[in-house]
Amino acid sequence: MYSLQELQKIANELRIDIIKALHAANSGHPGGSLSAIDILTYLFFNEIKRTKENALDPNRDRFVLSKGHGVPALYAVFARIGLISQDELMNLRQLGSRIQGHPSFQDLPYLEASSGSLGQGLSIAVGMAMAGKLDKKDYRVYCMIGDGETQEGQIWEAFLSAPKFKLDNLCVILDYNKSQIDGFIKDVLDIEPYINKLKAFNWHTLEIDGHDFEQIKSAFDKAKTFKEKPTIIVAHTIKGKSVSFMEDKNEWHGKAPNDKETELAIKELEKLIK
Ligand SMILES: Cc1ncc(C[n+]2csc(CCOP(=O)(O)OP(=O)(O)O)c2C)c(N)n1
Repeated sequence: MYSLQELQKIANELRIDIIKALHAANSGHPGGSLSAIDILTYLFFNEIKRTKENALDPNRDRFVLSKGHGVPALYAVFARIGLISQDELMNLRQLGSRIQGHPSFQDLPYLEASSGSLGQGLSIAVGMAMAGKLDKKDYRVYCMIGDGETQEGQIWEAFLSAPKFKLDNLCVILDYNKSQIDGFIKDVLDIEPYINKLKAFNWHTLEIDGHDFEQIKSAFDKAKTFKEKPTIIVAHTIKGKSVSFMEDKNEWHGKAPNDKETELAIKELEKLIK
């Protein structure tokens, strides 16, 4: 187990790796990767405790990144754990690379599922959780969705079905950074009142600051012990978190930083690590 201070440091180091990988690829999605990285760091290091040794164990906890375009954050975690090398991380989005711009399970089985066509990953996670129940396995299934992704109808079908099957082995995390590709969620298609909707769909709901490791820990602890209903952690986050010129700026949804921007971003992040 890592201390919350250690995790915070690792997450900021991973932010640098994300920026470097996107810069090398000259394309990709920084905003939604930086908003998600604190939660992914906690999840992979302290919750499901993924290592190279347990990565393909049939009884492992599963994680599905339904908002697949945020995958640079997941690759950065994988590189840190040793599932891929740091060199491979710099092959992001290259032709023939295992680490494609959206998760390709066929190329890299550690991903658990291919995703990126928004709305589908949560249904896959529901299926995995049902399989876990039917097979009487103890593994848990975690799934991260985006707020823009919540505008997809298939998400609501999955929201309907998981409580019906009492999938208390399923924990969904909403990376609620308030924006999607076309602008702010409230302007594109508002999803509020989100918690009320989920409660009405019979979910166990938790609401946290998705950059506060104390709150992240407490939410995952609560989710693990809650019985009879699936849990959703509504995590309030900031798109582009910790790179000042990217924070809350929609232009950084899906473009890579140039040389100068990369240098600036790394300088800012290094200050947070010292
Ligand atoms: C079915 C589908 N429609 C449209 C897209 C294009 N698209 C890519 S990212 C995105 C916005 C996603 O927003 P959100 O889920 O909030 O992600 P985040 O802000 O965390 O990056 C859209 C519409 C897609 N990938 N899949």
